[in-house]
Amino acid sequence: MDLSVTIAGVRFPSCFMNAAGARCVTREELETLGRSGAGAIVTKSMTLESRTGNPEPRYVPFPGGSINSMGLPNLGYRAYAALIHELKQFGKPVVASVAGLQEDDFVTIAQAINDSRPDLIEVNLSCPNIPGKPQIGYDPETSERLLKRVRRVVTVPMGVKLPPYFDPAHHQMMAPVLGRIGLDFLSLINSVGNGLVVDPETEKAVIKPKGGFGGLGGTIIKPVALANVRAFWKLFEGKLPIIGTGGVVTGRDAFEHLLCGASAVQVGTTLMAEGVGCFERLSAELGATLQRKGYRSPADCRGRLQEL
Ligand code: RRO
Repeated sequence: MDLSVTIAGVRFPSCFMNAAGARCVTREELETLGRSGAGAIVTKSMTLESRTGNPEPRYVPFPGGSINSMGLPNLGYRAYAALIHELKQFGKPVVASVAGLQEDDFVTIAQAINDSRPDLIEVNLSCPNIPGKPQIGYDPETSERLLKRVRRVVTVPMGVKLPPYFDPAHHQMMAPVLGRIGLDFLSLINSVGNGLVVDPETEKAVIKPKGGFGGLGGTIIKPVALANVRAFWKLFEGKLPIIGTGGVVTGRDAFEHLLCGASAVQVGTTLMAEGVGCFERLSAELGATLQRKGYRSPADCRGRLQEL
């Protein structure tokens, strides 16, 4: 089955891509994504200067999910800017994930990376792992001010990667903020921030940074991800494309994201565990599910969740 999708006028040869952060820091990792069955190459969130990130252990899978506190290890935006042209030769969209340690950084990086013409820019307002820095997406005023500044310097399609919200009041508060920016897509959700995974044998937290607190991913966050996809799909009446992220382990999980309103899905914890081979497996599984249910494409079932 043809699993290609179009988001903000950009064609993705498959609706599956890596989640920012998963196997996408180095040139080698990005090229491996280019040669894989992934429908796009999403970069690690980039900062002004290169960073080694937080002390290890900082990524640990556990039954049902993963916890990470990577701390934005990345090559710095100049390195990614220099790579984009080459990565585009793989014939799939290149998505530049932009972060920053302060508001001005986002604007500087977005302007510079925009000049390298990635196919899309995903602005990350939701890193949970920088000690002392709250997730920007939980502050609507800062989010709006920052996104308006970034929007002014970005000419390629621009979206925002949001943290999970846990109350309809928060979705309702954020939707008008996002609506005023002129966004081309939403990426939902980043990891569920500041979880704590404990090993009772050693009586220790499983990761080192921030006293063991880190972002949760994988199967355990799928219902939270689906709820966020669905909530924003409804608030924007299906008119703002959504890339769903969270708990995509099988083609069936991806199908659930599509039903809730996602146009495409990103894969984090599963890609970390399985490597880029997961994209062929997920594509085969989703293709079989769509076919069995009589859908002709990912777009065909988008948003069609029925309420009881
Ligand atoms: O690098 C990280 O620690 C990290 C980032 Br920037 C993010 O957006 N989400 C996440 O789970 N980890």
